[in-house]
Amino acid sequence: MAMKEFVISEAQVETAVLVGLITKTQDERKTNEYLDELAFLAETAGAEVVKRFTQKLDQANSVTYVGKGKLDEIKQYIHDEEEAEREVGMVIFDDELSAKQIRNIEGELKVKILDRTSLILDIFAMRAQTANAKTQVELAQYKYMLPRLQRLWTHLERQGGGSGAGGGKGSVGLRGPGETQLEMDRRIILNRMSLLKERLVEIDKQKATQRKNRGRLIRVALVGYTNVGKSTLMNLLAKSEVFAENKLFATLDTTVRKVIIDNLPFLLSDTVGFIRKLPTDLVDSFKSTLDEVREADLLLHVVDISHPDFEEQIEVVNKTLADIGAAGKPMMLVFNKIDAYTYVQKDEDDLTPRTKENWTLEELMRTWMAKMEDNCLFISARERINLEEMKNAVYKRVKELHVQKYPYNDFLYQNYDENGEV
Ligand SMILES: Nc1nc2c(ncn2[C@@H]2O[C@H](COP(=O)(O)OP(=O)(O)OP(=O)(O)O)[C@@H](O)[C@H]2O)c(=O)[nH]1
Ligand SMILES: [Mg+2]
Repeated sequence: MAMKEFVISEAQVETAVLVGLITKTQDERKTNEYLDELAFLAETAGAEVVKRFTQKLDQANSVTYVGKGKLDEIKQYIHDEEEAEREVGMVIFDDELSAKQIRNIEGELKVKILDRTSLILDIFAMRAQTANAKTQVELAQYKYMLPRLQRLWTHLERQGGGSGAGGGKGSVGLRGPGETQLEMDRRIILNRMSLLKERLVEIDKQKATQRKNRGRLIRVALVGYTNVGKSTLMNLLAKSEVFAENKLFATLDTTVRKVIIDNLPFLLSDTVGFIRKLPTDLVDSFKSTLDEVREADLLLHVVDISHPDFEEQIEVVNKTLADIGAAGKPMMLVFNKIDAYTYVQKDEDDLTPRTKENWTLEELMRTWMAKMEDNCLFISARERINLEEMKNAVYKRVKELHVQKYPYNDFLYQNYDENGEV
């Protein structure tokens, strides 16, 4: 079997069908939200979503993800579209698929099959600019591919009468001249992976040295869910020009800038956004990027308050921070996009319980301020609302941290090259 079938497909301007499950732990509303996000991811990758399928199941079917009937329904849809000369380019599943599932589904549907992970990887590959990001993405892609190759390989090995790995007689026929394409592919991938890992170790070393040379300054990192406005805020605070746009994962590489509020300089970094269902493996691949977060003295956790799921997004970010070992750091919550916040006003005689859609911005602000004390801010980076207030609050926190960490540092009397790239 040739390797190219397992290479994560680049989504070009093609049509896509989305598939998600409604399960015991994920109700219909949640599934629809997840599919909205998956659609946004697909559009970011350059695909146009033409149809969504959902199915109620206790859990994903281990052979085909959805049940047989649903798979037939999707197959019929693809067939009908083809008859009408509208080709379906790909089917994207909202959860990570196993090798077996991909193989079976592909066999039935006969179009390109992607899952949430391979789609995200595809976008990452598209976004990667620096050698560091490119190396990290390539490694993550191979990590995704390898188990999907390996299972097939074990399967072939068994066909050859093998008794497993480690020089058993079965492996013999698969080595040397009789070597299958697949094992060769696997070996090429493993070699390439160790090369990439070595490269990353080198990059890590360089980055660590760079960080050491930055001097005695407090380090602040902008963290948050993807598309919440981190880069927009970075551009405002550091007067820099970091790429910001209404797409997911606009930022992959960390940018660090020196920012001065009054006469207090500190370092501010803009980092890759987090997202739901991001495999830990993938997060691990971004170690060098995330070192900036791990080593920060203060996290500015940016939240898009206009997003209907902002509370779940906060949880996802906190969980991801814990996964990378950055939990428990001083943190300020920055609720952004207050200009775009909307709520559904309830009629006086409507006695159904109020849901979060019925909260006014003021009520939300009060609740969060009670929870976070003065560690939460409400701004609009785009409309420049409450920016002074935010700067003052950040200044106060950074100064406290600075005095704690560098008690004898006379930063107040130095001259700094404003907006200098670090
Ligand atoms: N309405 C509104 N939109 C905003 C605000 N701040 C940023 N945006 C928009 O939100 C989108 C995402 O902004 P970015 O700054 O790229 O977000 P990010 O968090 O850096 O996103 P990633 O790098 O993709 O994770 C852009 O279209 C911004 O113009 C705001 O205060 N209000
Ligand atoms: Mg960004």
